[in-house]
Amino acid sequence: MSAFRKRGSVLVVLYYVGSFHVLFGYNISRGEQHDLSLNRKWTIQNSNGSLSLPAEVPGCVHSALLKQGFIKDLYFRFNDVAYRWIALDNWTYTTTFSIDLPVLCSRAKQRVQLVFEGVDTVASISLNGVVVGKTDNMFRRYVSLLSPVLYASERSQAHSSYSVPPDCPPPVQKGECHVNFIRKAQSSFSWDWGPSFPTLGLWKGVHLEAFDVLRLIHLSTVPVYSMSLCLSLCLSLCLSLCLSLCLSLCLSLCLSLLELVQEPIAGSPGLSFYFRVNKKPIFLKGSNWIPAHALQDLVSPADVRNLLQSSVSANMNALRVWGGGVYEQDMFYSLCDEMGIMIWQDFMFACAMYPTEPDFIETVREEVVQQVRRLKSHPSVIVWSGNNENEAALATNWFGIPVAQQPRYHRDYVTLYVDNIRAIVQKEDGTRPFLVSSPTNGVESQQEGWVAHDPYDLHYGDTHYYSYSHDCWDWTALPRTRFASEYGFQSWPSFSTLQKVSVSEDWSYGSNFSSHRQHHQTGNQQMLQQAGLHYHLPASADPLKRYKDTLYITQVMQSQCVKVQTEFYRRSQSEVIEGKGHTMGALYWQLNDIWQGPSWSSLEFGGKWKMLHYFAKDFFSPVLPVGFEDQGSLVVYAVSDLSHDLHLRTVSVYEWSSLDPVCTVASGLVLVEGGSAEVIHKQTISALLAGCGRGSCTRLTCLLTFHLEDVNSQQGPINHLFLSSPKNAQRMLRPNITAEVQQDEMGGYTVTLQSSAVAAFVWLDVGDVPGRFDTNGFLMVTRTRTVTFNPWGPTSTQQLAQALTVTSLRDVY
Ligand code: BMA
Repeated sequence: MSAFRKRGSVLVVLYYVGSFHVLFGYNISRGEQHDLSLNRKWTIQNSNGSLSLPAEVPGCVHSALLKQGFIKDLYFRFNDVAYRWIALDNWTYTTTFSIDLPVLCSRAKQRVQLVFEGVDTVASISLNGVVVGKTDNMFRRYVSLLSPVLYASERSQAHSSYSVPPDCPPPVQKGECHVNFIRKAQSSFSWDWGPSFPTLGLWKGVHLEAFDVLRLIHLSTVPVYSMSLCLSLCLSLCLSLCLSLCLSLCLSLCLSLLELVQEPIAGSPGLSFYFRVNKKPIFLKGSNWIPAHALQDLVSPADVRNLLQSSVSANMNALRVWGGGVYEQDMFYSLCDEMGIMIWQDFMFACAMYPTEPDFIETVREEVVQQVRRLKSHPSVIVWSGNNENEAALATNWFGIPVAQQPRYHRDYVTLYVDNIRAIVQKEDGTRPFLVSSPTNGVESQQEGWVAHDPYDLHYGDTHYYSYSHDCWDWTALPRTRFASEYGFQSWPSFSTLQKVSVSEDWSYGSNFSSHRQHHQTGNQQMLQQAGLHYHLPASADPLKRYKDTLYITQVMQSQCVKVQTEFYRRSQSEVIEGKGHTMGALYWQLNDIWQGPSWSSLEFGGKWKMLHYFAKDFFSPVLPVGFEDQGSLVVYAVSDLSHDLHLRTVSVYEWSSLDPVCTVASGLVLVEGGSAEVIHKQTISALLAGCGRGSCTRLTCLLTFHLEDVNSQQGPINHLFLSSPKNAQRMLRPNITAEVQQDEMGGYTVTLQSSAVAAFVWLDVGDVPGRFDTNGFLMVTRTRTVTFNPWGPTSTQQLAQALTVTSLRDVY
């Protein structure tokens, strides 16, 4: 960089052609280093110069336009389509800076580097008029910016020898085409839960650094996850120590042994698929993480912490960073390390075929090297995975590729994910398992040439399972998989969240707004069809109440559906039935939202808990009673993640019409080993009902609650089972629930509810007041119940009381 003068000017042009050039390396050990941050206000200009404005770096063009008032809230109504022009233009970032040459050069610094931590995406960079670099990959550190949409389109046109599908997202997504030709967040061109905002900008920091090159070495830290690595480290450090001493040394240093176990299971064809940490099998409980905002520079540390804290508060121990988004910021992984959240880390390829020409492979290789080196020191990362659903897309021919052409796509698949990504990961990080895809059959897929005949095979690996039309209460239709890494149902967020991005004419289920926000074909109808199987659909004559009640019923449907499925997976951990079972993971789709719209998430955009998230807190509880009906019998399982043994369960039978249990049935102590799921009670429902109270209970008039107790106290939450669809229930009365808000001595808030009848899916909502209840969406079988509210900011009794609404199932029809 001898071209340095006292003043420099950097010009970054975001455009749509270019190769890349990296002006820095991780493999350099530095002497004393001087840094000049260029994180500050730059100037941005569109291609014809009609717009010129200040822009923060880190940031992006959209956020600069927003902050300077050129555009309004991106998420308001139909603005995703109205602001499409932004990403169809080319933009230039410019800054000038002064450098202290004596500091940088006279002190004999051998290298001066201009480092771009993240350029989104296609750009050329010039310094004082000299082009010093070109970029084409959002996921690499770089040293200027083009329209990502035009670039992707041009790259796809240039790839004329054969098509690389899909060309465009389905029209319902209102997105852009050919995202698989550009290395940026694949969901930024739209997804089935999110808008199209193909950002462009300097999304991470820029700085100038001067340092002395000492020598070329490779330095990195990894958590010691592998005993063999530990031993070789020990051996090389202390050759004179005997092996057993090394071993005990390894064991005594707070070292973890992480394994992904794929081995034969007694009584079952195929192989297991589970994680073992320090020899202890771990059932992974959690969800799938997507980008928290379309504009990554608007994701604050507080937002990330809040979402992760909500995961932990819902008893999750794992999240999958899904392969259509971004490799998250460092802080995300640090927080996961701190909070004990295990991360399944996908590489950013999703639901598509990808090109394999040399420049694409080259930029991916650098991306993978950089990301693995950046992330591997985080113990939270437990597994790398090559892509989202691309093995399945190939195996089950999502894109209708003619048979004769399939070998080519297969070869491309192996080239990209096996020969390149896998090889790099194994070289850079020998301590963690690498899966080529999700879902996959793992080692079986490998044996079948990396693309299994059926990547959804329940006897191997992980599965993704979605079925929207079948009755979600019917657990017999669920896949008894080794590991459920995706499953879920959509719901709408709450009214207060939608209100921020809509106007009154939007507030009906059939409005243009409601269809515009729905990116999943027939999604709005699917939700009501599924809800209608078990609940009366909202029927209020007041249109606004009907709209709000409909939002509520979609959440009721989602919560119950995901509950049934998750409980099925958890209770299937210790058994093999008809060769299937030994399920060791339940990661539902999806944790968080990118905007205010219908999606599979359990957390709304902004962090508010949907009913599903409250349900998750219970169904992921370390100790959980699971009850279901099997061929006319009530079966209750105790599921325990603990390491000690548990006993006893109680079943109570309630009439819909009465707040006093009709009867209570207690069984003897049953041993439930830690880390297992055991049947602790089985009885025909007809016998249970006949032996209860006056024998007047029927499936339509009564329901069951049950919990676990050891000798002294309740273990885990109270659970319940409906014996018929609530829409068929007889004598379900309006509960007329009243609520009183009070502040407690600790400064927290309590809400005391009074009910005149058994009430299902009791839902407390305080609108925009940030915070969460300790429980919500519950079955109320007592006259009084006190719920606490944990505010995430200042509030008052008066504000809460004013905002509070209480809805139960009987209130919506
Ligand atoms: C999965 C995911 C996403 C998608 C979700 C819901 O397969 O990998 O691609 O958002 O289904 O359709």
